[in-house]
Amino acid sequence: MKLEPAYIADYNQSQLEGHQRKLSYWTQEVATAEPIIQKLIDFQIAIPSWALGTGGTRFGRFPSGGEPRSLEEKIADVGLLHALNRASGAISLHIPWDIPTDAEAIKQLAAQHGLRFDAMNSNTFQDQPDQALTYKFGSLQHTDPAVRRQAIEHNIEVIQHGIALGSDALTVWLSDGSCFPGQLNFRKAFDRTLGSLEEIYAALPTDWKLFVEYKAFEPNFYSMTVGDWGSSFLYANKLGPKAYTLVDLGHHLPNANIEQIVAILLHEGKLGGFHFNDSKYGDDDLTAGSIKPYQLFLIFLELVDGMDARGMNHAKSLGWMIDASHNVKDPLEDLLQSVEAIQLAYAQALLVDRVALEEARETNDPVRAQELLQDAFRTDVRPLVAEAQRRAGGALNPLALYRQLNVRQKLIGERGAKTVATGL
Ligand code: AOS
Ligand code: ZN
Ligand code: ZN
Repeated sequence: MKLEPAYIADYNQSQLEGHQRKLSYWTQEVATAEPIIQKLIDFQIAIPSWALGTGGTRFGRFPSGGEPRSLEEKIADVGLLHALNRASGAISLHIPWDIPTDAEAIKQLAAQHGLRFDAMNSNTFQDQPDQALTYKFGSLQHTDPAVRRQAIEHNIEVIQHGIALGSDALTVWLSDGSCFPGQLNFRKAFDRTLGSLEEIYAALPTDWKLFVEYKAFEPNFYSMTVGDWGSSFLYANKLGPKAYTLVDLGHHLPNANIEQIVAILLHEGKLGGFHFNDSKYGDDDLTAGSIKPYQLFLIFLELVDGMDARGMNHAKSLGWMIDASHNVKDPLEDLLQSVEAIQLAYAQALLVDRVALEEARETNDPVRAQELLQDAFRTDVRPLVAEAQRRAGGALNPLALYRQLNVRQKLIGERGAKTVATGL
């Protein structure tokens, strides 16, 4: 399905009067409105290829139909999202689910949609049909050097695919760990994982980054070998300047202070990328901002403050990615909601009077500090986000237009009602 620019233009025209009324407050009263809109236009969030189809749990899966059946169709879906919001100009691929048969053609297709390739993702958490050795007891940590070798080679192959597509980062997420006390020698697992990562690191092109993603539990429920930001940070430090920690918001134990983790990693120059999502209990895949929007705002405040302190470009210095899975929603609708939630949190963080905040901190005035934060959080910044999307060529309300155009029904018409996206 092709989204004609005229659809967006007509839709925006129909909404323009109401939008301008809400925006006029901002343009007339708020001096920082213009720079915030500009920053929002520049800020792009990568869509993971595996979030375009319905996920599921171990109990079942309820596909919504019209899901992408190939890498080409995944790119088309992200292209559609990007055409609607002009804020999802990148796709994050997964190998082997997205092996490109013709990298040049895939690159061209992505360029036609205005997309670039964000971090590549390797997979040593599943056994593939043609695979010689099993990852049942881990991959980069495995006791058998031959299994480690196989996992290292796979990661190097993922880097090669990424080079062909113009990506510049590899995300390594490991399910390695143990399910029962006593099963694993933690120190040996750490050293073996480090040794394997060193070989992968050595295969990175000079301008590439390696993101070490951590996760507190699942699928291993007793220990995870890269289980928290401390171990990820250790690996990244030992590996060298091209290695960074990747923070997936859903990968912490309940109530962890993620904003503080982010602040320290950024301060140390070791924060590399993000997987945005939300969680209520121990899940890691809900819509960003759907459960704890205040936490998302506090995280963005640390990001903005920390990046500014280091003179970093907000849009370009870190890998901004969504990592989600959808059980009951149309995946594309959910991704539009996630991107918007991220933009809102970013805009609210940009709104905070940070000079006054620093003053409140230095004079030990927690009441004033809280007022400054909540003042920004309670401000409706939706007109700013809508204006940024409109100026960039997108729709004033991407989700409303998506529904108005019956996109899902059209995709079902093109691809069928019983589609299974490649991947999870
Ligand atoms: C798994 O829980 C991690 O979040 C991974 O980042 C990701 O979901 C996986 O690599 C998908 O391929
Ligand atoms: Zn993740
Ligand atoms: Zn996850």
